[in-house]
Amino acid sequence: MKSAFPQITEIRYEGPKSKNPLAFKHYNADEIVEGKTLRDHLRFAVVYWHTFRGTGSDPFGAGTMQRPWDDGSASISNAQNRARVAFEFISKLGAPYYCWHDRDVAPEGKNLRETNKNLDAVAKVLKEEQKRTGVKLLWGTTNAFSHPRFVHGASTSCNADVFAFAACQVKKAMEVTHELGGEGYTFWGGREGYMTLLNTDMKREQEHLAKFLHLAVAHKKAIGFKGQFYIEPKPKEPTKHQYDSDAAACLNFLREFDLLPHFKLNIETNHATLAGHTMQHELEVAGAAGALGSIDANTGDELLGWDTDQFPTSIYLTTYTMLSVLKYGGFKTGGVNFDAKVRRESFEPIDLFYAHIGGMDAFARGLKIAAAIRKDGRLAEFVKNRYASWDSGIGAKIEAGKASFKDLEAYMLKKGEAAASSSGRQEYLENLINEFI
Ligand code: XUL
Ligand code: CO
Repeated sequence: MKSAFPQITEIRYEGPKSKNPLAFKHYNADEIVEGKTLRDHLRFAVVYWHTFRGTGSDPFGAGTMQRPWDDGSASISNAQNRARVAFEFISKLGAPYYCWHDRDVAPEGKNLRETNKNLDAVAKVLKEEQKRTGVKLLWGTTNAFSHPRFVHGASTSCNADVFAFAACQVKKAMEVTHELGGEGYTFWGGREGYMTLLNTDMKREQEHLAKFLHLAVAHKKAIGFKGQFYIEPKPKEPTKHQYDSDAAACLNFLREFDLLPHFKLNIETNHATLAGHTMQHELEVAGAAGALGSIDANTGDELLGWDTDQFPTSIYLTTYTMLSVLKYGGFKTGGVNFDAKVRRESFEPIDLFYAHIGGMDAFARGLKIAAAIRKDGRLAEFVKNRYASWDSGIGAKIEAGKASFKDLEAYMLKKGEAAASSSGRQEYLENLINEFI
């Protein structure tokens, strides 16, 4: 095959002093941090949908992306050729993983049978390329939101046939993920939500969603797929309200319908901010519940209120993200998946390299800074001391479940007033973080 990126060799680590825009300044894959290589900590993944299918179109204009290897057709040979290009890109970049939706990799046919056949034909090439390059599948997923049949959602559609169609799609995509040795499978509820409650039986729709996920769990068992299931929270877009609106809503839903043991969360930065939260907040909610699985790494724009899916370059963002990830024991099955797209104005193929190199370097720095903060210990020590009143005396009694309201009343009647609290020292802590940035 003719190289799609002939001017680019393997992207190498050249260190912080390098001025080479096509080299890593901070991502040294073999470097050890907290006993593990950067490669194993970060488990970077490239997404197929934005990187190889993004056209750059927006509601005001046509696509702008120059992708000379792509003939623009919906043919299988074009899809197979694109897959080979994708692997050239991912392996030159040095990312160990990738992720796809079924419909990104292979075109929809005239019926389900033909569509499944198309997916198999491209999956064959994906498998060959995975073997050739050593790049692995972090997770697969289904696009059950683009086709007009999903106008009212997939598993939450008012149309039972659409539920059935989506089930076939997930069944197939899960089987292909399994065949490709995928380490996970993600459920993002594309249009699982509503535009207006006037036409919506929300309770029934949520029950259908739960039913759908239970069927997926059963099928996973039936085919012996051992990968991790993820739910990806997002509060809106494309619908006004998505049922998986944020980490807390997802956890509540999973608990209510007895699904929690089967799922972890895939937390995406721009979805967190759309929900009115920080990424760190969402990671902490997931982590505290033992459900932090993977992340979709990107960022929004401070001044734009939608899902802009930009590449993450803020060192504060990556530092806070990695502080939470390390706190909860690091990635096991998940990784840092760049669910991000180059800007419409960044239309040359080489921009794909700049974007990913920048994101990988930003995360490598975030990881090293987070590890340095943890090694220094002052931040953790501060938080520990802040709760010292819970380590002995009345606090320890409450935590141990050995104090009733009556006991607390007796305690406080004797004492008369609560002990003085200490300062929260937010500014001091922000300055402390800046010592490391
Ligand atoms: C949509 C989004 C999806 C999921 C996978 O906002 O993030 O691409 O990551 O379906
Ligand atoms: Co995502």
